[in-house]
Amino acid sequence: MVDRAAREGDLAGRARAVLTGNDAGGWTKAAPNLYPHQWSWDSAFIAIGWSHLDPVRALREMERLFARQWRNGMIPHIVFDEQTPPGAYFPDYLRWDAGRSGHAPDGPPYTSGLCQPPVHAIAMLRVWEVAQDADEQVREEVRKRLGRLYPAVLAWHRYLAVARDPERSGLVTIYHPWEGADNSPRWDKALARIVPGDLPPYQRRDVGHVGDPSQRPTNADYDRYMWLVELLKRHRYDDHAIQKDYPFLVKDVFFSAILVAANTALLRIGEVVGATDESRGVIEEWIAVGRRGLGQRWDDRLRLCLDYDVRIAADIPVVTFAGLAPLVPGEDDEQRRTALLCRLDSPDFTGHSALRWPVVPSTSPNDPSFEPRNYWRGPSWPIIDWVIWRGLKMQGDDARAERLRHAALRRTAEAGFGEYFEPFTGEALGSPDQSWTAAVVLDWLAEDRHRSVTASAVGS
Ligand code: 2M8
Repeated sequence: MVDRAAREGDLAGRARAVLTGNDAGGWTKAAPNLYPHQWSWDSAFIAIGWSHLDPVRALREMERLFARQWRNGMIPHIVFDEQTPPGAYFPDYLRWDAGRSGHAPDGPPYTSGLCQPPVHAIAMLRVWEVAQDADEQVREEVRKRLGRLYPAVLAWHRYLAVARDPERSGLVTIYHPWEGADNSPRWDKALARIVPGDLPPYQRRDVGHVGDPSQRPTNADYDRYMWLVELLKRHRYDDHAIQKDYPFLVKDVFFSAILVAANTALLRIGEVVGATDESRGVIEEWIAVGRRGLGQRWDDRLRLCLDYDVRIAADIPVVTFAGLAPLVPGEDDEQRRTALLCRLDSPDFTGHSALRWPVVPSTSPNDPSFEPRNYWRGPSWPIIDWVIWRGLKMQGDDARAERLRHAALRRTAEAGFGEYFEPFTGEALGSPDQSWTAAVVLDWLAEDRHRSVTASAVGS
């Protein structure tokens, strides 16, 4: 359904129409055709978008996702829609066979067996902030629902802090490119070592939806992705077993930085819902360990934070958005913060002279692995800009945050609600009507309202 505002071409109306168009009743498809299920970090951003339409609906998005939480605390990266035929997306829930894990929910679990960056607490805090403008009844309903979600989010963060970081390094170990930024060149070397064994036959669905296959991973990489899934299944998705002899283990700095920011948000939610001092102490400890871990991944030569390949004990020196990870929770060390901001503004990122808009390319145009049309290998992604924008704002860097927000809004106003964008021409690529793109646009637009209210309050 296209509402009146959408017909008039107003950006907020168009964003609302994308979100409501993908609404499947209490949860939202990540994209209408390419991604017809609920994705974990997509749904967190989507909740942020919904908060501007209906804060309670926003939390229902989270509740539906958390209803499929694994018993070990993991939030699966996909919750499959039981009504959608398995063939609509590959790999479907049958292929994941998550029931092999003793931790998966009962019945056919209808989930994948991986996870994604924990944006959820950040989203829940945002819903609470937005709900402050709603009436008392809505605020209380939001508080009540946050109180119910709190222990589940704590268990999720505990899973990441313990099962995914047995070394207590403060850095989360990922098991698959799908846990981070899919076919980012960050994973190239680790992936190149994977030699697929006897793989059950499969048919890709993604390339059928995205007309141009060069925007998506290659078939050789897909074979490796699918082989890793087979290995995870053989390990019954057991973290101890996986960490012993599974071939793809990477300390992901961006994932880890989001966890630090999410723990900071969870502390605040804890205050809202009256959580115990005990849980607060645990979260504070996770934040300290996480900050330390990020600090140890700092590379003085590239002046970026680097992922770490656990299997071969080596840094991953690729220049991508992930190198800016400490900006997400905010960098305390002043020298490093200055270095990171210089990097952000430099020709490696937003300062590249040929960019259509000064937003963050997923891979630096100056890195040899850069490909402007290929998925996470160069295009800009609105959610990445949003996460960095939020970090800048929280550090009080209003001018930089505003420049990024305005550029990002111009991108969507001119190019639409694509999944990702060619950084030089601005062309929208991947799926049209991507939910999380619409969601962050709604949040950015709300900032205008907030600013004008603050300005008039100050002026009066
Ligand atoms: C992309 O990942 C899925 C697999 O999970 C795919 O390529 O089929 C990634 O961009 C991922 O980060 C995102 O959550 C998902 C849905 O938007 O699509």
